Amino acid sequence: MPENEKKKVILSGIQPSGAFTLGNYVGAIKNWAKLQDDYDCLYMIADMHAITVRQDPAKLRQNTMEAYAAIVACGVDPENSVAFIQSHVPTHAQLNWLLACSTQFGELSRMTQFKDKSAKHPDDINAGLFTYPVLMAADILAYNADLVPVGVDQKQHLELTRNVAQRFNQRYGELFTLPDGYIPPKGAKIMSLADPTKKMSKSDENQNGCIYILDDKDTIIRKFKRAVTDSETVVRYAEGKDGINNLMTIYSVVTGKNYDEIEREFDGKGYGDFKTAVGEAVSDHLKPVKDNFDRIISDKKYLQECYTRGDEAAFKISRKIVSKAYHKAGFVDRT
Ligand code: ATP
Ligand code: LTN
Repeated sequence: MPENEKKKVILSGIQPSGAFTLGNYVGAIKNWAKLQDDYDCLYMIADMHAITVRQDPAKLRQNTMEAYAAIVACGVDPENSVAFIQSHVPTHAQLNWLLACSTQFGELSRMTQFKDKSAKHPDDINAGLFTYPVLMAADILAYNADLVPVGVDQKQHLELTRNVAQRFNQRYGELFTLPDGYIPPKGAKIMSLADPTKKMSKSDENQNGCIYILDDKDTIIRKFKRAVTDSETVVRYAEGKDGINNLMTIYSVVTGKNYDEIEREFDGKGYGDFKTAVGEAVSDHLKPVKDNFDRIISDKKYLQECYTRGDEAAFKISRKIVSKAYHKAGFVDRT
C-alpha cells in the first residue's frame, strides 16, 4: 500500500463471558492478529455486552483481565493496534442512545441471538439483551470502521448496523461509514464437539463440546477423542457428516492443509487416528498462546499500561465522530 494512502479501519470485540474457545480463536481473534499490519485496528473487550446475561461482578472483572491478556497472547499487539476495554470509553454508551432512537423495535425483535438468549435465560429477558445490537452498532460506528472481523453468527448484527447507519445518514446527513463483515472463508462457525449441529460457544454448559484455548494437551486430546462423529469410517468432507466436517475444518485451519490433502493423509485409517491427529495439531498450535498467556496474566502492571493506552486512543478517535453525530442530531454543542 502506498505510504500516503489512508489505511482502512477495523474494529472488533469479544465478550468476557468466560474462557475463550477454539471457535472464538479461529472465527475471530486469529484473524485480528493477522490484519494488524495492513489496517488501523481497534480491538475491545466487550464487558458492557457481557452484562446482558447475569454475571458475578468479581468474576466479570477477572474474566475481563483474562480476556485482555488472551487477545494479546493470541497476537494482538497493543503497540500496533488500539486494544481497549469497552466500559472505559464513554462514547460507546453515548452513541448507543442516539442510535437506539434510529432503531426499530421490529428489527431488534428479529435478531436470532436475542431469541436464542432469551429462550436460554427466560427469567432475565432484560432490555439490554434486546438492545444489544444497538450497542454493537455504536461500537463500530463510533470509529467509522470499514471492516469488522467476526464469526458468521454476527452477520445479522452487522446487517442491522448497516441499516441503522444508513437511516441515520439519511435523516441527518452523511456521517457514518457502512461497515462490511470480514468473515473467514474457513472456520467462521466451529461446531460443538459434543453436538456438531450446535455452535461451539463459551457459555455452553457442556464443557466436553468446547475446546478452550488455554486447555492443556491431555484435555484437548481427550475432548477430541470423545468428539461425536458418524457411523462411517472414512475421513471425507461430505453432507450429513457434521462431526467429521467440523474436525476437518479445525485440522485444516491449524495445519494449513486443504480437505483433499487431509482425505489422502487419512486414507485407510480410522476415525480414532484422525481424532488423535486433530487433538495433537490443535494443542501444538495453541501451545505458544498458552505460554504467552501465562506470562502476560502475571504482569498486571503491563496489562494496565496497555489498556490505559488503548482506552485513551479509542476515546480520542471516537470522541470526534460522536460529537459530530450529537451535533447532527440537534444537540447544542458543548462549549
Ligand atoms: P457467548 O457464549 O457468551 O455468547 P461466544 O462464544 O458465542 O459467547 P462471542 O463473545 O459472542 O462468543 O463472540 C466473539 C467472536 O467469536 C465473534 O466474532 C463470534 O462470531 C466468534 N465466534 C464465537 N463462536 C464461534 C464459533 N463457534 N465459530 C467461529 N466463530 C465464533
Ligand atoms: N456481539 C459480538 C461482540 C461484539 C462485537 C462488537 C463484535 C461487541 N461489539 C463490535 C464486533 C464489533 C459477539 O461476538 N457476540
